[in-house]
Amino acid sequence: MHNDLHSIKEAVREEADKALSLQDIQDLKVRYLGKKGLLTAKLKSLGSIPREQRPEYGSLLNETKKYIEALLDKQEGIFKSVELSKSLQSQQIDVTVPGCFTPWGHLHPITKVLDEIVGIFISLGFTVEEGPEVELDFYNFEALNFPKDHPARDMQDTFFISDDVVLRTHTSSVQVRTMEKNTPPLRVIAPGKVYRCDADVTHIPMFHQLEGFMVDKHIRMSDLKGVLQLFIHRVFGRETSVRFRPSFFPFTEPSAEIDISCVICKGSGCNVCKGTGWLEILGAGMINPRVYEMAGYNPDLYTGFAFGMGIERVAMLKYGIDDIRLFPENDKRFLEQF
Ligand code: 2U9
Repeated sequence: MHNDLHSIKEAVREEADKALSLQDIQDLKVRYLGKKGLLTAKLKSLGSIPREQRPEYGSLLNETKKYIEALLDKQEGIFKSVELSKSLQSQQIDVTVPGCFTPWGHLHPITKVLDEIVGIFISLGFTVEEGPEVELDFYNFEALNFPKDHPARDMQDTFFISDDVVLRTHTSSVQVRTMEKNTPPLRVIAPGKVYRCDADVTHIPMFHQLEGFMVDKHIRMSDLKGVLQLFIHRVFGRETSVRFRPSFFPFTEPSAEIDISCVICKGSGCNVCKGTGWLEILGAGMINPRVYEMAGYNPDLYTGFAFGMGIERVAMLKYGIDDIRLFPENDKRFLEQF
């Protein structure tokens, strides 16, 4: 029996010496030490050996097992390190090979302009509010003093979801909701998407607006002029002239449209400004007392101004773009220029 174990040792040693690969060693491990391996079978048959011979044979068997394990582990280690150095040699990195160029994306020009404008108003102490794009007629029209027969309420101008639900046509609805939940003093801007049935070189059915308002005791038209002039100078430069023209909106009284000196000809007249030297940029006014009544504010106590602008229009003037449809088209050749 002892000879038997001795010859197993010898056989393993010979076979390990002849092994040519890691796989050969691993096969030997299975053949001798695996579940159905030769040595494992011997360990299992220990019970069939006469009782008095068992201790000596058992310890010899264990010693043989340890010897074979150590021998095969050592050989396995040698083959592994050879394979590792081979693979390291074949995978050498050439640090002089130029890297792959990954083009960087950037924000959409509308997002850039919107972020810039929001930043200016935040620096003036305004807070940002958002609201639903699918809006009740009440918040979009009724509370803003739009008469029942106002043209904006026409099917041709507004997307109706049902009789009293619309796609908001301006973000003023957000400000009505803000008034409903808060009391003055308020300094709020409402940026977001708005929807109108309109499509040509200067109109698209979905565009971005930023409207804002300031409500408190003693707010005057001069506050409106100061805030908007500062805003225009920050976006278009301090050399830009600003002009207020009388206008009409149901939600402001008095109302004004605000022009800037033409960004192309600086006011001397060109085809962009149609020879006038001026470009319209904003609408604004003092909030109509009827809007305060709708919101439950005392119109004798509070006054305020409001303004609104189309972000696409500001971006077109800032970057000299002549077709608004380029913004939603997302042609990379257009977008890459910003
Ligand atoms: C409340 C009361 C009044 C917001 C205002 C304008 C004037 C305006 C247009 C400019 C170009 C929208 O994108 S555009 O078509 N906006 O002219 N918006 S005053 O007035 C408000 C807002 C909220 C409660």
